[in-house]
Amino acid sequence: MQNLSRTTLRSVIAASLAVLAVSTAAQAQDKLFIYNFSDYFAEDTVANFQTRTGVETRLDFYDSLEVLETRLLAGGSGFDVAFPSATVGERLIQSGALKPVDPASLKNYGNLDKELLKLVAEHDPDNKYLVPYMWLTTGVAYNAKLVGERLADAPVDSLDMFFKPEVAEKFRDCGIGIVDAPNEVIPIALNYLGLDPYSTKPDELEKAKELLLKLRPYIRHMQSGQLVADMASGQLCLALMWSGDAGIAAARAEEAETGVKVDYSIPQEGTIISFDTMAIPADAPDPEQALAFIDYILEPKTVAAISNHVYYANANAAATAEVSAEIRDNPNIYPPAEVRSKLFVDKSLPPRQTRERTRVWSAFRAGQ
Ligand code: N2P
Repeated sequence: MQNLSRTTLRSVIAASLAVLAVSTAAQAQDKLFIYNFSDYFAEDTVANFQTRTGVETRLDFYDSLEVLETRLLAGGSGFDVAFPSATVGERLIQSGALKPVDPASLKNYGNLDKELLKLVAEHDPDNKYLVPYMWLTTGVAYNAKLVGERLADAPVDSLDMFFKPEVAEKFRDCGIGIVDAPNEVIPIALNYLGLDPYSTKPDELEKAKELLLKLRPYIRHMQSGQLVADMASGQLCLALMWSGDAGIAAARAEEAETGVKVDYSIPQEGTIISFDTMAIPADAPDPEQALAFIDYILEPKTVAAISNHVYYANANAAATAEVSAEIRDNPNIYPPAEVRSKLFVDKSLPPRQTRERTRVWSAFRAGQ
């Protein structure tokens, strides 16, 4: 260093700063930041994309759509791809929080199921922003052994398991879980009461609140992402949870050979069907890589491997042949027409009604 002239030193510093700037730019270009639910990819989904493209891909998780919505609405999340439900997507579109996705820039777009595209178009006219990913029901996951020990002939195919206090009370000691998902559970409660799941009448919402509050003392927790592990290990005997997550719990229990068996039923009273999608935040740092990732998910092989791992029905018609028969023929994952006719579709409500429901949910969470 002593022998270097000032000018040389200056140019050395300048050169290293330039290298630093170039590598920072390269890094900024070659990083992809994905925000998804936990347990919603196959184990190698992200790694395979990274190996194929050389793009450093990071993944962060949320366990409630409300968290995702709040983060994307606030802006500056740093995420390039996120997975909102179609209803959350609808609100994000209205607030300008998403970037349009041009189907022409996705060579695998044609693989998508046209019927599902139509359903999602009810939230995203002309399918401009949301690319369908998976669809699911929210239903009754149960550990038949623990349940049977407490109540012979328990109504496991009914929401009575939760909403009849004299039934739910029996499972207090072995534990009841529930997804932290007001936009699913409140409509489910209204539908159970024989009311419109999207009723805007205050007295009807009050009835749903009463029903939920009666269940509250028997709920052990509402951490959606934790329900998989807890059902798999037998820490909970009953949960109102997502169809695929119940499937993952069943598979994990089987792998672990603990003797725990997890079953799932779509309740006979009917339940909600929801659609999750892929979307690019309006301020995504790398929208080009985001599109590349979405296109990669749209490859039948990629998304079939995800369905095979997470037990959710995907939105890709071209992938069906590659989904294993165990999943494809499972009526809890791909419900047959007579079951589907009892399902109601996830819908968005105007801001005032959404706020009222949020208040009901806060009361339920707090148990008041
Ligand atoms: C996957 C979570 C499914 C998301 N673990 C339900 N919207």
